[in-house]
Amino acid sequence: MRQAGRYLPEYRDLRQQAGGFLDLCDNPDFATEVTLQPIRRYGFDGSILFSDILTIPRALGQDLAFAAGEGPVLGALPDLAAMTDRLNSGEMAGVLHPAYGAVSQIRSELPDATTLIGFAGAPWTLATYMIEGGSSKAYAATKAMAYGAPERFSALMALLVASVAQHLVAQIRAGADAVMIFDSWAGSLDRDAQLAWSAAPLRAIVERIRQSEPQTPIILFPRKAMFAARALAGIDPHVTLQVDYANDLKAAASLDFAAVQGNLDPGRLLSGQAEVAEATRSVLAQVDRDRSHVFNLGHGIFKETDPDAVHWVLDAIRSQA
Ligand code: 1CP
Repeated sequence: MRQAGRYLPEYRDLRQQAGGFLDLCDNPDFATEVTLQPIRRYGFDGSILFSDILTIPRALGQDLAFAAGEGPVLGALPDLAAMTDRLNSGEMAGVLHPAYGAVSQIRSELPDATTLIGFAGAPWTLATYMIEGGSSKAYAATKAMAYGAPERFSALMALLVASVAQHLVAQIRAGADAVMIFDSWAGSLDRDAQLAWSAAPLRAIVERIRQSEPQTPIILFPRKAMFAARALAGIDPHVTLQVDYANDLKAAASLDFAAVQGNLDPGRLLSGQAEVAEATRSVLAQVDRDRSHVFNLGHGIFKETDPDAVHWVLDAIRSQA
């Protein structure tokens, strides 16, 4: 989760050289280099493509900028018909093409045993950025549309289901070994809305991917949204559940998923070696040895993290293996 990024000095150097964050994403050589940086440094078992979830709204025609040191800023929401046309005409895939080039290049440069994970944002999470115009705390405009103009909102969500599925299938064809779908803001929803706007679109995306990719592992991350997680249990034999750090990894491990993934609080990495090792062991102890568990953070790493703290996590895991 945010393997690359601002906690690494080699990332900060390259970002400055590239000009900005989106310039890194749009150039397969840069995106490949940033993806490989943490793999060289740490030798993780898995690698995640360097890109961003907001490349889909941009490819659908919505303006996107990342101001230095700030969050994303999106332009006005384009007309649904215009976005649908961009999806169906192949224009969206054309804008996203650098990501597919990066996937192929990364796959050819990664060690064979290292898994390459492609990804996309989930429809609900993408809709919050597209409707609010950026990051948000309360999602008022998004909820106003979801609950007050459900037909309009459903049409936007259907477009996003199709867009996300197309983007993930393209990454798989380019060489991604697995794909992850981030529903980072699913926890803002009540029970019924988690089922309607997190679980249902995630299930629809899995079904679409399965039409052409029957076995590719898919990792779902309905963050802070256990109603959605429970509703997704058992939908497919190759779906894994990523668990956030505020949730119960042990309980999640009893659900019908291929594996559970998670869930160390990235804030734990801001302490000393003994504390980091202890927190890591505490996560490992939540899951029985015979249950498939992919160790991961429970959300994105802080930019203030000492790069050595990641070594302390890995040492604690590897000394138990
Ligand atoms: O190694 C990696 O970093 C993996 C690539 C990656 C991924 C999987 C990035 C690069 N972003 C993401 C996913 C992502 N992007 C999510 C889902 C995961 C999560 O919840 O963290 C979200 C919500 C975003 C949106 C986003 N991208 C924001 C806004 C966050 C918010 O609180 O609203 C921001 C600031 C970004 C920029 C971004 N994307 C990635 C990085 C490394 C950065 C920071 C860029 C920089 O400043 O240099």
